[in-house]
Amino acid sequence: MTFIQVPPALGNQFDEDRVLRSYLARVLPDEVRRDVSPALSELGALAGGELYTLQLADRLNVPVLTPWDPWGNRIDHIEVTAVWKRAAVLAAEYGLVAVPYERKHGPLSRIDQFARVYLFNPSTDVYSCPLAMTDGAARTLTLHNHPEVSARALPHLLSRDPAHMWTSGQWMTERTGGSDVGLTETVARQDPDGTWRLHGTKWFSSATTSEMALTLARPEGNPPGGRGLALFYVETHDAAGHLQRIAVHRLKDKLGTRKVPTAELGLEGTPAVALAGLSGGIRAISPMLNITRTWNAVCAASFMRRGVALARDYARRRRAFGAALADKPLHLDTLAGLQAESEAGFHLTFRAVELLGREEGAEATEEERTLLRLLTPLVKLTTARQAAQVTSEVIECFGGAGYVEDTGLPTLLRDAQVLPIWEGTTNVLALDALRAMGDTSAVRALHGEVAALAAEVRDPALVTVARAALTAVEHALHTARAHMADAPSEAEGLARLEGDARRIGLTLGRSLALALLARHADWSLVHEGDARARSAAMRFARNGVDLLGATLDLADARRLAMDEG
Ligand code: MFK
Repeated sequence: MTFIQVPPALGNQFDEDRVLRSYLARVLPDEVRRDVSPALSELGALAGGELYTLQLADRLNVPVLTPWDPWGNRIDHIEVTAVWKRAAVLAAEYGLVAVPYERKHGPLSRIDQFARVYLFNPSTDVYSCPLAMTDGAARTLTLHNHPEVSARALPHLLSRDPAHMWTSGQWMTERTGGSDVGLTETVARQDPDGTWRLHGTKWFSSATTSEMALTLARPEGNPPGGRGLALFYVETHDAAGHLQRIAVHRLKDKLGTRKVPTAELGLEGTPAVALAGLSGGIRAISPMLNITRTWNAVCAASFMRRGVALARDYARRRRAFGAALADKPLHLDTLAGLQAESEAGFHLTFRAVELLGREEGAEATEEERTLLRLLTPLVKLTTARQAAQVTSEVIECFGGAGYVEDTGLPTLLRDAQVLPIWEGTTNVLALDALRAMGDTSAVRALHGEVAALAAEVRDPALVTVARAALTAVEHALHTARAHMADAPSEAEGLARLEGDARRIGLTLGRSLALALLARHADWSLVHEGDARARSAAMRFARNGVDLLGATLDLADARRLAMDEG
């Protein structure tokens, strides 16, 4: 007897997404929802159909760097994959960057945009990377308003014409490392005619095929550290199509995101324009970081959703021990836990998206602005860790098939694994969250948000979990305050705070996710008669939101971490 396993299949990824559809029903007025739904449905069909098929067929292709042409000219041409070429066209046509700048639906335009991205991302081999940086560049240019650069670049970045649209790079990481950007070695020198030229090496330049980049360099004579850096705008090619004194040394051989042409670049006198003065570059580029971190969260939510969709479909098809996996209590319990993580991550992410839309149109209150500053790192770090864990479990849901390359499943895990690393690691983001919490109004805003969500909930079971979320937030905030108040010195207090930063950040992120999920579940019960979001909230609470655990002991951590006697 032959035994052939049936592969998982995907339908229309919008029509089948209860969580996305229910969320849009709550937050969008009917006329807005009617207006945005056709594009979402088309993207859902593409994501589950043409793009998914193309992605599987294109699995083995990777970007190829050709350093020289046959006649000895240095060209450093990078040929991207078929999925990337198709994704570039669709991204422009569906306005994946343009939508929030067109602002057709005011602050809700960010929700429209990121719903599109959420559908598009899992079927397009991380083409979200250049798009995220393009959005970040557009936002940064908008805020700094360098008239000539904005007039030249913004129409390209925001174009819906694939032939006209540019993408942007974000070149920050150097050989000195990716987290401590203040160590940047690239130097900016000025020609007698006033042109700035950059000299240095950019060590992780994602999506090197972009037409422009925002980058950091130290104007000659500036002091060391982050403050001595300036933000520069670079166009990668001249009018004749030649790289502007940029050498592509090699493409990185990475664990995942293998379709993203990540390069080591030599800047050998590359012309550049100072965008925002000649110092304070890290501060000047931070709007870009906050946008790409939001994209990171949307992509994390979308990878979780894709993984669970595949595992759920497979559970209906795969039989073992005399029954479908969908009839096996332990498998069902596992899938339910993954769905709960995915659903909580979705609501957490889209809360940041809502606030971003309001901030950009100046609709946000001061409280909402400070809340967004704190939520951006919390949302990024929380969802990225979730995505790495959920996609790992998803692989396991397929048994050995999940470990086999030509099922396409391992790519999901490898691509998700970058999310807690790039755009700031979990620990760096936890420290960024602490920096944001230095503003006590941000702390008050977060506490107020969770308290208000808990107060909105009416269903008794949801009241219990929403209150648990509030208790966990209070525990994290109390712990942070106690580290400073109880320490014998400020330095010791800061060390204790840093030692607990990851647990504090994850507790705050997961607690807010729970409160948001509980509030949505309450709404869904009343307005849709649907109890599934309530099940997700109860399950997510059981998965755990308060990660603080035992009291911090830094000396003990050192002994254990470094294996010291
Ligand atoms: C699927 C989605 C795809 C996404 C695309 C990914 C493409 C991948 C390309 C990359 O990976 S690019 C590399 C990404 N690198 C990082 O994310 C850097 C990680 N490190 C940090 O974020 C550090 O926290 C940081 C470099 C910012 C710390 O540097 P410093 O020199 O210690 O900076 P400092 O003094 O803390 O901050 C400098 C100023 O910036 C301060 O303002 P002031 O000058 O007014 O005091 C900060 O308040 C401000 N700042 C820093 N981070 C901020 C911020 N302001 C707002 N938001 C932030 N996030």
